[in-house]
Amino acid sequence: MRNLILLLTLFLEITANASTPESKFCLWYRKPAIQWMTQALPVGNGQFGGMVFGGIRKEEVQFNDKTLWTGDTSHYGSYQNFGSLYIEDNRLDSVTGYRRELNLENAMAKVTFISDGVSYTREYFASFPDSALIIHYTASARGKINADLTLISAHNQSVTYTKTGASFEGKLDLLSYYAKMSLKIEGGNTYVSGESIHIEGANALTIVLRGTTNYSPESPTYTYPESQLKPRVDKIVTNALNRSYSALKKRHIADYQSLFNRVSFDIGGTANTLPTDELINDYNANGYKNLFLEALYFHYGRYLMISCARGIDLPSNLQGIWNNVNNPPWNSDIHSNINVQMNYWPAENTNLSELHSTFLNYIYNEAIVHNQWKQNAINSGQSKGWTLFTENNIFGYHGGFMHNYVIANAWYCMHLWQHYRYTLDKKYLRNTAFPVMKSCCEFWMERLVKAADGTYECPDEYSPEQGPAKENATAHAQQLVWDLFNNTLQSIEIIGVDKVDAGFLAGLQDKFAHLDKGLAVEASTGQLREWKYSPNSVGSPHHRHLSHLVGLYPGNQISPLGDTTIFQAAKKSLFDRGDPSTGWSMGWKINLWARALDGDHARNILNLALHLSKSLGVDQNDGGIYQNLFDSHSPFQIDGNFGACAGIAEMLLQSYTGTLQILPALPSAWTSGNVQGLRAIGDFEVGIRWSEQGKKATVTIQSFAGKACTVSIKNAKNCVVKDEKNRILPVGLSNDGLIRFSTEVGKRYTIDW
Ligand code: FUC
Repeated sequence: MRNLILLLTLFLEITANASTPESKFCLWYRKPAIQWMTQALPVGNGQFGGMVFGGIRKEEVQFNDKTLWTGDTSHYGSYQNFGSLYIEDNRLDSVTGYRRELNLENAMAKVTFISDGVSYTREYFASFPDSALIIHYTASARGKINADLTLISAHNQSVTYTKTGASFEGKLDLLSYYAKMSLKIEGGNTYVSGESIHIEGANALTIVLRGTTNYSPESPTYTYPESQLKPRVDKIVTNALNRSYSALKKRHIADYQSLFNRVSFDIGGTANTLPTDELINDYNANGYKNLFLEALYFHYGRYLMISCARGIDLPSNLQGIWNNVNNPPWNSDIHSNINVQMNYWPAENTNLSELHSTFLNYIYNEAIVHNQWKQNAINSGQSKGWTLFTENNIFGYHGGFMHNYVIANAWYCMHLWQHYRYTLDKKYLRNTAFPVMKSCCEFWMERLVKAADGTYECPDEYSPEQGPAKENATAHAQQLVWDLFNNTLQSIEIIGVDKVDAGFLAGLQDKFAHLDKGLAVEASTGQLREWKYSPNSVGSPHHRHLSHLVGLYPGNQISPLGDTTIFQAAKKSLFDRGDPSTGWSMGWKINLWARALDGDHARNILNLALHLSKSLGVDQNDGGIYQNLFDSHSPFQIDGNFGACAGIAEMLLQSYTGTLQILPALPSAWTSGNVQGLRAIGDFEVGIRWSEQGKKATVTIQSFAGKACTVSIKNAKNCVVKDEKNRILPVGLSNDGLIRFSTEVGKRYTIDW
């Protein structure tokens, strides 16, 4: 009998498990989150967002706004937690069928369970069109929604409650902030007592929450009048509450999917049979077989980007927008020696080009509109241009000179140029990118020094974050200045030589012609030299930074299609740096191995990156992921999520030479798959459906600018190119293995082999 009861309990527990979610690309779990960093699920509208725990009796939604910083234009400060909303229902007893999920296909978090025969559904999303966080509680029976709502300020401000909402306000060093929550309660009884709103016996509950500050990216004071803050937030919340929940949801999904659905990617594997935490363990225990996790991780990168890089002209920070403390690691700042750049690596190739603007416009504002970055140039001994240092707050101020790192300006300019290469938007190039690039060139043209060997060198440089702190001509700095000058010269050709001051052009050409390119091979090791003069020429084997390979990726100075001696040296350096590392370092290596055309090695790194990181604190050697698929540096740092996402796209399609390389670094394990909607330089959109490890494929290329198209295919022996009407074009593989054809604006072409 006891055994029978035991069996029955077991049976009940099993049947009580939640069914799998309907959507394929979905993170899901059988338990609420306990830990913010590793388990809670992020939602965000690009600026404002939250972390959903999914607690049954006590739910917490912790929230952030990208602008909530301490500090100002002369004090560093740090990114702050905004607060939390607690929603409690102590009447709930035992629960079955619990499921917590984050659906990447519609950007909604959801919690479902059954208690006392009643099904409960809780939905959460951060709406871009309605500018707020929306939470919706329903139950399958009437009168079953009981909720005690408590709003908490992360800076201990007192909260004002009414029967229909709550708010708090405060001031940090420079910024004023304000958060407001409003409720739509269907049925039941509501009253306020103590520090909570109590709802009893309602049929449904909708919560609208928004918090922000009076930060203004373009204003000379970085603020707009404090008096406008509350009316703005109140209006947002009232407008949202005036819509029905179904309208809010519909608007959110339509908006989100207009970005997310541009790209699809599938390489098979088994979806959804396991909750995500178990999926990760199973993946690691079974030889990385279930490819579904790899595709899920790619989609998560795009999801996160849409959720933290929209709206206000401020880049996503070290944690995107998500942060639950007031003293986050590295202040959760805008870190310029790899991190903020990596946050934007998926922007162009994964078809989220307009999201790049949150970074590009920030660069423009700081370099042209505000004064601090111009002052940085002066403080660094230059009379012209602008620059920045490693650590940056949102007020243009730096966190100390940190080995100078003035070279960050050239790296930022690479982003400005890349956006042009993908979009071919000449107006943007002329008005936004070029003035910033030109000014950056002026800084470097003045700063370069002539070396004994007759080349121009960047003085007092650093190779993050190792080796001598001040040495001329590190490979890193030289490659970045090479990239800057090269791109600026190309910009001038596009804008028109007559539009540019002749003296500037002549000076730039001269400096470029005599620039040390930062590409030297160390004969004793076969590696690319990291330092030109230091006897320690090749860096520490396992160092996380790959600064001297910036020309291989994200730059395009080093390429297997170019100087192969230099490329082989770069590849040797990459190999010798080893595979496991911090999260972002592995994100970088995926891209580097993809550029080295080694898909299996790129995937090896991805395999390593997809292990559960055990460290919760700062550790330079335990990169991986957490249960919520947040990248672990450790601790959580979002750059690695974006590095891997961009890297997966780079394995499938490369176009940095101007030629579309199809499946250039396809891992052998990805035997068949389908990716649609990737973007290539020259304003092309590309889809690839392949099988037999790429021996068979159908490639679709849509031309938006009508430029001539050159395609390189690794595996094809023969191929057929067709236009939209299915007519075979008289082109095929030429002797050099390339396919060339002219295109018309908006037309679609297919290549089959
Ligand atoms: C750079 C890296 C660290 C960390 C920090 C935020 O300084 O070297 O690993 O990612 O940024």
